[in-house]
Amino acid sequence: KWGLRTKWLGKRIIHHESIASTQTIAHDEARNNAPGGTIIIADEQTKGRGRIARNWDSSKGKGIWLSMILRPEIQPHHAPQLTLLTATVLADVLSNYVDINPKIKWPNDILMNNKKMAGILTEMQAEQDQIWYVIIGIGLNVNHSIDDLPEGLRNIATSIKMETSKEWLLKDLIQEILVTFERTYEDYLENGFSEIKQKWEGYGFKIGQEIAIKTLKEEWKAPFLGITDDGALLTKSSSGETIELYSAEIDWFHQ
Ligand code: BT5
Repeated sequence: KWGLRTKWLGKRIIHHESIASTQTIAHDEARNNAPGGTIIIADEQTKGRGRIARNWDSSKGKGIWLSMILRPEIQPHHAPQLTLLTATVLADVLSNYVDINPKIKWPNDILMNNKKMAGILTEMQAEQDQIWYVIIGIGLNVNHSIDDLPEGLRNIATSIKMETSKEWLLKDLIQEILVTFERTYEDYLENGFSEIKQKWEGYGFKIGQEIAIKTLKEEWKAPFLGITDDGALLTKSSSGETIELYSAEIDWFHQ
């Protein structure tokens, strides 16, 4: 039905017209031993979610709402690399296939003209130094007109259609994303994170650029100094020491 050109990714696809969240189903499937490469996809999510229990708007037939089950043999502390890997995959597909120029905002946003077009949600089940499974959720806005977005998102979100003035076939985009993901992920497992990191840096902030950082405890401004080999953000604390951040909200300023 999907006619995928992948080797193993998406060989099993569980499709729902309407579901609360593909992430939840993916966790259930993974706990029931679904093989790595299994994909859960929905036309619509009624309770799509982002990080820290935030909502992800997933209106019917307008975008790609999918979760992938992976079973990588990597250290749990390397799992954030997979979020950055997925971001470069989406950015590659948007540049090479859709022909637009996206930016990646650390850790998990794909932006066009400072508006969010896609988000990534990486969740894992791990024990000490072993990963049982990783679920990567991708939400990509494709055929939304501005009116298809909830009012609260109209100033901060965008879609491929809004940027290219035409409709896109979801199936073709899914094909591109999965083929590109499979290739990039295999390369990563074999050769490590450094190529991804380089590529990410091409789509990401410029070194030295001032960013606004917000953590649970405080808000401050500091220069972006790069990402670490673990996928953490390298910057300065409010008191000026170099630090690695594993979770925070970032904003940048228009140059
Ligand atoms: C994310 O969270 O960006 C991760 C989104 C992952 C969604 C996928 S869809 C398939 C799978 N199943 C799920 O249930 N989830 C995954 P975060 O960085 O926390 O961003 C959430 C914020 O983005 C919200 O608080 C809104 O401000 C904004 N937002 C919500 N829906 C949006 C949309 N469709 N487009 C752009 N921005 C949106």
